[in-house]
Amino acid sequence: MAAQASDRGAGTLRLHEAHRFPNRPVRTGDTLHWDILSLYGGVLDGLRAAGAHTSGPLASVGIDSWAVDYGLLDASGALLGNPVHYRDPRTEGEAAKLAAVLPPRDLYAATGLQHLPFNTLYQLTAARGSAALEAAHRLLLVPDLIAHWLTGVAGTELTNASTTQLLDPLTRYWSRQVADAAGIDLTLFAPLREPGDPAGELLPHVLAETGLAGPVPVTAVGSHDTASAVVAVPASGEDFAYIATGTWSLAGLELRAPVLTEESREANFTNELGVDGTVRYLRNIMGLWLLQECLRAWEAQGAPQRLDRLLREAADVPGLRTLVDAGDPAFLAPGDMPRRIADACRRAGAPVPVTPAETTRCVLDSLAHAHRRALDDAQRLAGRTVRTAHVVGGGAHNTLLCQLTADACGLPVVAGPAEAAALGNVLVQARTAGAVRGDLADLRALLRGTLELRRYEPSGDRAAWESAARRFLGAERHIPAT
Ligand code: LRH
Repeated sequence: MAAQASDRGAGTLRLHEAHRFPNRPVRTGDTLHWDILSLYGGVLDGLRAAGAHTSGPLASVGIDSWAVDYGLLDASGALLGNPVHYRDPRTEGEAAKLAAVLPPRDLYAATGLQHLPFNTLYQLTAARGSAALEAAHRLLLVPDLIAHWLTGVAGTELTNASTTQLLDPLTRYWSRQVADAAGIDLTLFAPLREPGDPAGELLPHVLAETGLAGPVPVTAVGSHDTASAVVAVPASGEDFAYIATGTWSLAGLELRAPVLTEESREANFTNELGVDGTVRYLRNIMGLWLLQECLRAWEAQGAPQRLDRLLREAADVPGLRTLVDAGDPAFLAPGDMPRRIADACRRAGAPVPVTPAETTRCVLDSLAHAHRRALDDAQRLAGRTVRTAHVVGGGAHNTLLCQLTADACGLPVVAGPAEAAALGNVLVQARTAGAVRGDLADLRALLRGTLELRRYEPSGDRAAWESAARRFLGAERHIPAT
């Protein structure tokens, strides 16, 4: 997405969506890839559209994307193959192999990262010996790769670097211990840069191709989309939690220091680095991917569903009839999601949803329950008390999900902004450009003064959620046995 922010003296911010482009992963052979050149083409189109929308020169450009994935460049700067999608199964078994040389508790103490089978660390151990990795001189995470093509400058932005599972959250620098144990050459990474750092200028051929007048500075932002989304959580004070909803739900707290205890590892909480020295203490939950994949499956089966109607019908289905574990890795890969959900219910001895509305209700109840578990665990593990849960990202539009989340958590939910990642990205750029001033609290106050937010009060019987979870989920495991 390309966006434009303007600070109009009185401290307001206007976000204009200049362009939006699809992101379609492509499978060749048995590998699932990102179509990175098509994404880069979309970025160029976005810059052209942003330029057409603005009277003067663009003040800044900032790039964020999903985490963990990377492209490899050879000595001449050529891309060595299309980046592999984190949902590709190539990392299966890698965690167990690494655990034999670096026990999981030592890995967690060194990096504070939750176990996700697709962390960059495991992608790199899986790729060991491959022609591409052998020939590689540089590894650039996806937003850094796009920024490199725009500017010619190579850097590794810190918030996204922290999702590699190769970074120490205490020193905010690479962990040699982990890299050595995994046989990873840290010189592949370009120098670290902080959100807000200058990251070069658009190259002359990029200006020519997009019709922009130079110079146009590029600014490092929280290049991990979740880091940018958390910047744009319109909270005041410190007693808030956030749930960044989209393909994933990222539910947790903003902290000043990581929590590296064994209990935290067992609960599979992550300490990703945030903007302005913060830590994003959160758990990954499968998110609206569950529903997106159901919609794709129903369409492929010749029974396409309209989302707005489906959500209305799901609201009329009695709640808590059945729950699935929204952290179950069985849901990670693309494929027939309604069948996998039905299988999970069968395995748990729970009633199997039959209609699309019943399946949708099962997904949303399950997500709301997983949100509640994550926020309960986060508060216990970090010794914090939450009074408001902020839902940002695409799920902020989903009124049923927001209400169910308020009910399950027993907390008021403030929903919005849906475009949190874009807003957080723009705010960090705007601060570097001198258009806005202050710390995260100031940026959030600016948002609160600008956005229309919707509040959901908790209703219903909170204990019913706990008893449904006991019936259908038993003891949820947060880390697979390695
Ligand atoms: C969300 C996200 C999430 C990561 C996943 C790979 O887009 O960046 O924070 O865990 O993608």
